[in-house]
Amino acid sequence: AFVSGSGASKKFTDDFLFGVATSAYQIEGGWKDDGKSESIWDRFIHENPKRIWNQSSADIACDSYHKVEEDIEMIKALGVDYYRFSLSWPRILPNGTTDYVNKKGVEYYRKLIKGLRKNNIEAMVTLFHWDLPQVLQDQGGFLSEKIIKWFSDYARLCFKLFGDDVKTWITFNEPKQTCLMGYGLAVLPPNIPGSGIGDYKCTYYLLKAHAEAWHIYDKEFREKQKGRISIVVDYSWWEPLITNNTAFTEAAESGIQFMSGLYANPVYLGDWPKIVKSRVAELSKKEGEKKSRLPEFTKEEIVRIRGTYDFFGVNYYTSVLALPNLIPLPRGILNDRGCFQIQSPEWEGGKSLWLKVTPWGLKKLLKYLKDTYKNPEIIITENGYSDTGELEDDKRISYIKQHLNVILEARDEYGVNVSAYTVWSLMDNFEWIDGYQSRFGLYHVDFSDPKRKRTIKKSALYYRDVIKTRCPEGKCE
Ligand code: PNW
Repeated sequence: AFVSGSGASKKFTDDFLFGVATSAYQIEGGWKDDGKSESIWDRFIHENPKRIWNQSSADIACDSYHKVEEDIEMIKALGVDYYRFSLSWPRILPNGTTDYVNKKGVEYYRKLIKGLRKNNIEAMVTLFHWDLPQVLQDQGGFLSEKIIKWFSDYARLCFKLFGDDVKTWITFNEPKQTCLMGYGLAVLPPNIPGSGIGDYKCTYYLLKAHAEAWHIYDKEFREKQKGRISIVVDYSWWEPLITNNTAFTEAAESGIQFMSGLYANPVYLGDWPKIVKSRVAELSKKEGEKKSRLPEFTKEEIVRIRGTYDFFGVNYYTSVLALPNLIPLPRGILNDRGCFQIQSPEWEGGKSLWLKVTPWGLKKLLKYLKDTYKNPEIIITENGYSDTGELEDDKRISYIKQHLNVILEARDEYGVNVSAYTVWSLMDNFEWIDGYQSRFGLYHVDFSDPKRKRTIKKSALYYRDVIKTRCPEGKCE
């Protein structure tokens, strides 16, 4: 009998789950409807309209706040097992704190969650996807220790409100974007420069807030609600520009640890990565600081944060090449890490400048995560491709297909335990500072139409067939 030697005909098992993702700020609009308060993104865009491509805003976005039924129909048509979306904290808690709950905001999510349930689609809910209530930012945001209580109170309320219907929770989406981009390099809101200090402090409090939310779920809800809860860290794969060269392999190791391990290690292993601790301590000393700019975890804190996960949530889009950096840069993580990142001009690119198509990087990353973090159950919480919104989106199909194929290869060759895969995104949406120019959707959205008409793309049909057949090719031999 003919036995196919190529990996292309490998199948996903029946228990492997497929999903599709969005986030509140990127799709909802209704930025001040029904009592929602301002988030740091509302404030940032309204005060600095030129920071967004074409001066777009997310005031209306996909208008999903007014289109629950339509959104559910679109999700249903894909045949996915679950829908990953996020809750808008300022929509549920306009004061940021639990002293006042906005009924209308809760109503919106209840309708969505009940609608999904009715259609047998599981809800995977992110509590925080970057849209912090501005009133909390005004009191220090993630630079204040109070964020631990603000966030864990908010989390507890959400478990109470929605936990009977939500079995998978995510505390924070991509802490790097919040802390490094928001409180370090200051390219995203709240736009507070603090390279090498604010970003580390933010990370320290954010991880403690995550841990408290995990413990609250574990102690007060898990038994009854029987769900699970983790954090999502975004990873690029770091490949040494020159292999078989110690300086370059060290550069790659430092890169992945400073950019992702910083957020993952305290949760999955306990404490910061060694290389991060020693490099920041050494540079701080040279700068004349009395102690390291990286906050030190106490023994109790290490124990409290370690193990606060139920699966490993990872967003993966692209890879970078690492090279050692010997030139001193201004104080900050980019100097602390002691390496540069570049991308090969030969790699095919998406519309987003940073997104190069490197499925091989996902394969290496999955092996790395297995080896580094004690073979966890891995959920790929985001993966996707940006273009300019074409309906015949063959490049998106090819991107998804290649990434699905390497997941199967990593399973068979390395024994990596990936249990679920999520496409970013359900539909074209507000791509942060890129506005509406980079499109990630399986559905097209017409942002010049007041009705925000949605149209299915070729990739949606492809993904539907993958889910049905369990084969990346969309059919099996
Ligand atoms: C994610 N990188 O961020 C976010 O979770 C989404 O909200 C966003 O729409 C999506 O990616 C597409 O940009 C990332 O440079 C942005 O590798 C950049 C990177 C990774 C994740």
